[in-house]
Amino acid sequence: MRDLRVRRTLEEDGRPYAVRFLSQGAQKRASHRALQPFGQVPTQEEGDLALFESGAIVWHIAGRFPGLMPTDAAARAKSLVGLCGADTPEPPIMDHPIATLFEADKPWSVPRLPSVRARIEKRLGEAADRLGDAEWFGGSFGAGNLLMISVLRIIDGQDMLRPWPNLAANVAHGTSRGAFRALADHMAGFTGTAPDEFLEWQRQMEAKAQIT
Ligand SMILES: N[C@@H](CCC(=O)N[C@@H](CS)C(=O)NCC(=O)O)C(=O)O
Repeated sequence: MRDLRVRRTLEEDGRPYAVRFLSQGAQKRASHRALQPFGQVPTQEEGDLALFESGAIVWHIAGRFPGLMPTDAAARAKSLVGLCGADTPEPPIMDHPIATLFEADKPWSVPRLPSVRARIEKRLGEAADRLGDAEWFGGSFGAGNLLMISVLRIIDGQDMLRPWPNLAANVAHGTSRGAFRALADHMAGFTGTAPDEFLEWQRQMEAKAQIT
C-alpha cells in the first residue's frame, strides 16, 4: 500500500525506475532488514543511497522536482508540513482495513468498527474544513497532496468520503492524474505470476473477511 505513494511520486517525476517485488514474507529476511529494519516495504535504492520510510522517500524524490516541491525555503518547509500532515489521519484510516480485512476474524473487529469510524470521521471533518473550497491542500498539487490522497484512497470506495464532497473531489482530481497509472502497474505486478506466498496470504485474508 505505502509503496504506491513512492511510485506515484516517481511517475510524477517521470524518470525511469525499476520495481523489485517481494513475495509475502520476504520482507522479514535479513537481506531486506538490512534495507528496512522493521521488515517492511517500501524501500528505495539509488546508487549507493538506500532509504526507507515512505514519507522520507517521497520527500527525497519530490525534492528534485519543482512540480512536487517548491525550491524556495519557506515554501519548501510548508510543503513538508503538508507531507507530514498526512500522518495524522493515516493511523485511524489504516485501522479500517485492519478491522475489516487483516483482523476481520478477531472477536474485537466488529465491536471496534464504530469507534474506528468515529475517529476517521473526526479527522476527515478537520481535513475538509482546512481544504474548504480549494482544489488542493496548500493551494497547489504537490508532495503533500500526493501523500494525503494516497491516505484518503484507503477508504475511498467505502462511502466514507461522501459527507465531504471537497475531499472526494480532491481525491478524484488527484487520482485522475497520469501519475496514478502507477497503481495499474502495481496491480499488474500481482496479477501476472503471483508467488505462492502471496496466494496463501490472499486466501487467508478472504477467509477472514468471510467470517465477519
Ligand atoms: N512507516 C512506514 C510503514 C511501512 C508499512 O507499514 N509497510 C507495510 C505495507 S504498506 C508493511 O510492509 N507491512 C508488513 C509488516 O509490517 O510486516 C513507511 O511509511 O514506510
